[in-house]
Amino acid sequence: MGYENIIYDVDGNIATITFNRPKALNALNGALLKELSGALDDVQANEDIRVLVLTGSGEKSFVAGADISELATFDALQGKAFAQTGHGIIAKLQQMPIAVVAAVNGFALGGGSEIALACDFVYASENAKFGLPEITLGLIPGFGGTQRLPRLIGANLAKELIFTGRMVSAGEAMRFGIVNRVVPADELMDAVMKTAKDIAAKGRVSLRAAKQAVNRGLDVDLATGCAIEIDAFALCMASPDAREGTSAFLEKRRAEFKGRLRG
Ligand code: CO8
Repeated sequence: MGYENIIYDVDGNIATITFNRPKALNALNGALLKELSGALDDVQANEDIRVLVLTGSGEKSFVAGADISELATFDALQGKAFAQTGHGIIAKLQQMPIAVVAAVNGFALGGGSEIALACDFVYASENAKFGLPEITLGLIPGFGGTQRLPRLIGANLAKELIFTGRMVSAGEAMRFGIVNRVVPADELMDAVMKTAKDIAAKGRVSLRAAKQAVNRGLDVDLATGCAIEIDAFALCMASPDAREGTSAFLEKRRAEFKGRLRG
């Protein structure tokens, strides 16, 4: 599949998708969403990829939200179809069996913030700005923001941000727990890639199991979550990666994970 609205790059175990409509601050239109969906399918099908990084083209924006010139033309049914498409893609992103990291290099507004919220964690540049400004357009967040933001930062803070539509700085977003780390803009990709390489060197089986245990556990009570962890732990124990990881420790050498369930 050829891409015009994103740049899709795979380097070893790390894939990078760059939102690439810099003239519109990388706003999400239908064509971009279709390409993003295709690239995510490709990432999922590639067993070598262990980390997916998402970022934006240019120095100003990660994603400035849904493309308002497209939104302005929608009736209710088209709006519903667009929101459903967005939800489908964001669910795909959240369920990726690998680590997904957002490198937020500027505005992450509306759908842009909602994409970042669906990633496993976020690193941001000092100039990054987060917000759900849909209310200023007479809308509400439509790609999961009313659901994921309160789960992450609590209902009261989330309601304040959603009701006012105000933007928050990278530093404030870090205090709220939306962002893990804030770095100068010219150091963002190096910082993200350093962490991505660290994760990519780990076993694929245990990475997948850890992600599923955390994500599935968040939707259930503690006892059910712990039962999910026990099963995931047992699955890891059965994998060659666990043999390799424990043997490497005992033999005082670096583990070489194969990332397969069977030997
Ligand atoms: N859609 C389309 N074009 C955009 C968008 C956008 N979201 N954001 C910026 N642009 C365009 C501008 O129109 C401008 O184009 P041009 O040069 O042709 O005039 C160009 O990008 C540069 O933007 P600005 O000149 O405005 O740059 P500033 O630095 O002055 O301002 C801002 C930057 C603050 C980011 C400003 O552009 C802005 O407020 N953008 C809109 C942000 C926004 O409201 N986003 C939320 C959109 S709604 C949404 O995301 C809902 C998601 C769920 C949808 C569910 C479906 C129903």
